[in-house]
Amino acid sequence: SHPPHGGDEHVFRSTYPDVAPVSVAVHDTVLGPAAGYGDAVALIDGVTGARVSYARLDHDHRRIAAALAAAGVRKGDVLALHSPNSTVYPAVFHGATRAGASVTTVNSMATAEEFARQLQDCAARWIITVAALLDTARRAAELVPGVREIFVCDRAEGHTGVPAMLASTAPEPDAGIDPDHDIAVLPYSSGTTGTPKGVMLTHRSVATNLAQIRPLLPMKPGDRILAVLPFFHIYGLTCLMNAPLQSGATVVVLPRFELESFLAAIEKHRVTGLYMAPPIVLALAKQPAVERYDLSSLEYLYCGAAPLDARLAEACGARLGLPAVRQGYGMTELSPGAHIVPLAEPAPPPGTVGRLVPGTEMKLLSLDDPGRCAGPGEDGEIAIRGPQVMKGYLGRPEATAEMIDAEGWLRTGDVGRVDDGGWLFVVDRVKELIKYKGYQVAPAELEALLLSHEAIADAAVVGAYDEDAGTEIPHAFVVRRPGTEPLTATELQEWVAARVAPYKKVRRVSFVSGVPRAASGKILRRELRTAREPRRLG
Ligand code: 4UU
Repeated sequence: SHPPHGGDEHVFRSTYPDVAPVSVAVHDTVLGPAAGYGDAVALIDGVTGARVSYARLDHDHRRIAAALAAAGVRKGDVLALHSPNSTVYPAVFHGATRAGASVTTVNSMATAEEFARQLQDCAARWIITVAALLDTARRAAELVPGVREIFVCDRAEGHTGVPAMLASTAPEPDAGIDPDHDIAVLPYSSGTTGTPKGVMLTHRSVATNLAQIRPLLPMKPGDRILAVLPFFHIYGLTCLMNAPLQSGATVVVLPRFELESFLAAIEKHRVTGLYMAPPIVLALAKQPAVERYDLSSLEYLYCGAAPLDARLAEACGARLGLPAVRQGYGMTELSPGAHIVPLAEPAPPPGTVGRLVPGTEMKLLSLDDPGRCAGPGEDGEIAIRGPQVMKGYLGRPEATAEMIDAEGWLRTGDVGRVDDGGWLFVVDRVKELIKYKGYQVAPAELEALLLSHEAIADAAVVGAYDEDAGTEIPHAFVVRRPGTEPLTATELQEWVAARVAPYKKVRRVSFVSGVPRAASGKILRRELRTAREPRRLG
């Protein structure tokens, strides 16, 4: 079916040379060249300085695959990887996929209950965690049936750890992976509505997205990339772990963002490329501590996962003597890359999130008339088609069909506009999702929790903007239940904080007499948003 006004005129196509789909297993596409890089440094622990060579990484992920296969891991088993960033994370991830597992990455800040919901949803059979998070992993596994064994990346009494796996003499498995259909990664995302769902990313979609990103964001041996954003999120997994390791670059790994250790790691390890989310850009632009470090090794700055103010991008670059921070735009459901500002582009327009990556098409669905597509200069909901589109949400054909139409177009829930040069600007978001420092917070999850409180009659959660923190925050509108002890905002926030991962905390509360709802019962979120907190994007 053709849109009005003739066929293709409202379909935007990538202007970069096409890349062929890569039907290769993710461990082969990422670590295939590793043995050839030999003694070159693949990973540096940004805190201790410990190094892992490419030869070591190649060896280690094969031994981990062998040990996992000997323990019973089979093709199609879901394995939950529950760890902050570390220098063993990549070997564990690729060892697990080489053994045939689908890796469901778990946020290391998840509560046991949140972790258990993910385990249950994807019927995970195996967990690999770290000693420091073992209590949470054990409690999660006790809450649901099905987990056969918990391994650790380090050492813990009573659990097989990676050091023991590396000594395994079991044969390396050939899991017989079908890259076009088998699931390599199963990250969780709430998409445009509801609670987190398992995003089925095939080996092929992940391998192809790396090939789509590579020409625009080339990396090479000698580059040193700082990995402070988490590998458990698809942005970190692709841009900070797989892209540099595929290209022979060195990844400097930090377990969490803390300003002084972040700056110290850049100085000490002569980092060349920084991939950030907006609050880190804000810190680099504003914090006095930045002056005390030698950051002269930096060659470029990148940001994604949430809206970045164009003036802030410029100010951050200027402070470091570099061009403005460049952006990429992606989404878990897109493996994740859709748009990128190429590194080689001398003067991208301020605020753009980039151009379509190779082999990718976009439509902008008119906001007033969903049957119509917007052209250049007009706003519309971004829809993407390409080999990086997910296979679907695990076990949820209806949610998948709402997201991806019969012709393969995925609706992002983001509103964009394209200029005459093909540059995309993300101007708004029409989905429920809140991005706290780049992390997903699903309003439906917080609303369900709030409604379970006896003193709350009704609740809605929307995103508000916190200027000082440089991030959206969850803002709860709460209707107190008559006849109950009146809850204070602080009590409510503490009650929520005791039940969710820290990034999901309710950071602002308004008590209201009613939540605006459509006749269908659906919360009218835009009324809450525009009434109190006009959107500030771009
Ligand atoms: C405004 O955040 C991600 C993926 C990010 C990413 C960034 C650069 C991937 C590849 C890359 O090169 O995934 P999710 O699923 O956690 O969140 C997706 C949502 C988008 O739909 C959009 O609302 O995060 C928001 N988002 C952005 N918003 C992502 N990038 C941007 C951006 N500007 N640059």
